[in-house]
Amino acid sequence: MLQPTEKIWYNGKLIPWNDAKIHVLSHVVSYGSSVFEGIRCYLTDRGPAIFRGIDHVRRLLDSAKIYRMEIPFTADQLLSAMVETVRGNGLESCYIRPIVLRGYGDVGVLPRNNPVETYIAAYPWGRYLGEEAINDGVDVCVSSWNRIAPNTLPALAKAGANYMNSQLIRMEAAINGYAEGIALDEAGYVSEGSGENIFVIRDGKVFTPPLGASVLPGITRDSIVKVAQQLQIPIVETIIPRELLYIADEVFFTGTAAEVTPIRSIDRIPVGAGHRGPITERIQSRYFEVVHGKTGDDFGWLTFISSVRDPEPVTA
Ligand code: PPE
Repeated sequence: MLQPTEKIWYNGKLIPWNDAKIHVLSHVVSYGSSVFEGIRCYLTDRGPAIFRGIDHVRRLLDSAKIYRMEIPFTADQLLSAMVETVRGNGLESCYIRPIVLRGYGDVGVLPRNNPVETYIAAYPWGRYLGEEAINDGVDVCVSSWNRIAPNTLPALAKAGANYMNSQLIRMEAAINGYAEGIALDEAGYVSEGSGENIFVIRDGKVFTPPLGASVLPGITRDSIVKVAQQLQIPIVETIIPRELLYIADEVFFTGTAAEVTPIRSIDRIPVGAGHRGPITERIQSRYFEVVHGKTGDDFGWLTFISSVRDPEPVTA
C-alpha cells in the first residue's frame, strides 16, 4: 500500500498531500493524457542522493514534447523541485513520482483549454517484485499480450496511457501465478516487461532489445549498459527472438523500481541453473554500489540533496 508523506509539489510549490486532487472530468481521466517519471533517491554516505535525476527530467520533457504538452518549467527547475520534495518531506531513501497531466477544461479529445499541470510526489517504496526477488530471482511468463506497436502509442514516451498495456501484461501474469510478464513486440521479438527492460545473457555476452522493439528508453537500462562496459562485459543491443529466452544462461530485468532483478524461470523453463547467474550478480552488485555512492560517483549520476540549495523565494 502507498505510504502517504506530507507534501506534494504542485506547479511550483509544496502543498499538503491531501490537497493534491483533480476533478473527475479532468482530460487525463477519460483520455489517459499524462506523462510521468519514476526516480529513486538512495541513502549514501553523504546523505540522500537522487539517482540520475536530470536524465529522468529529460525523459519527462521528451515525453511531454511528443504529446505537445507544454511544461512551464525548465529542466533545472524540475530537478530542484524533486530535491525540494524529498527535503520537504524529510525523506531519505524514497521513490519520486513526477506527473504532468492535462487537467479540467474542455470536454472532448482535443485538449484546447485544459491546463498542463505538474505534480511531484515522493514516498517510500520497497522492492518492486518482492523482497526476495533481488537475490532469488523471479518466475515469469511470456505474455499473450504484445507491447504497443510502432506508430500507435509512442513507446519512447513514458505516458500514462501506455500503462493500460502494462496492466494487461501484469494482471495476466499475476492471475497465472507469475511475478511478471515479458511482452513481445509487434513483430514477435522480445520487447520488455510491463515495467522493466530486459537483458539476456548467453555465452558471456549480454543482449538487450533496441529502442525500435517498442521499449521504454530505460534510465536503468542505460546505466547497466555503461556499468557492463566499465566491467568489460560485452553488451549489445539487438533484436532478440523469443526462444533465446528459453536457452539463455541468464536473464534479468532492470528498472528504477525493479532495480536489477534476476529471472529464474520463463514459462516454467528454468533459466540457466534456475537461480541468479554470475554475470547478473556482478552487474547487480556494481549497480547497487553505484546508486549508493560507493564507487565515488564516477559517472556523475548522483544529485546529493544536501548540496542543492533551496530556490530563492519568488517576490512579486
Ligand atoms: N519499461 C517500462 C514499461 C517501464 O515502466 C519502466 C519503468 C522501465 C522499462 C524501466 O525504466 P527506468 O525506470 O527508466 O529504468 N517502470 C517504473 C515503474 C512502473 C510502475 O509504476 O509500476 C519504474 O521502474 O519506476
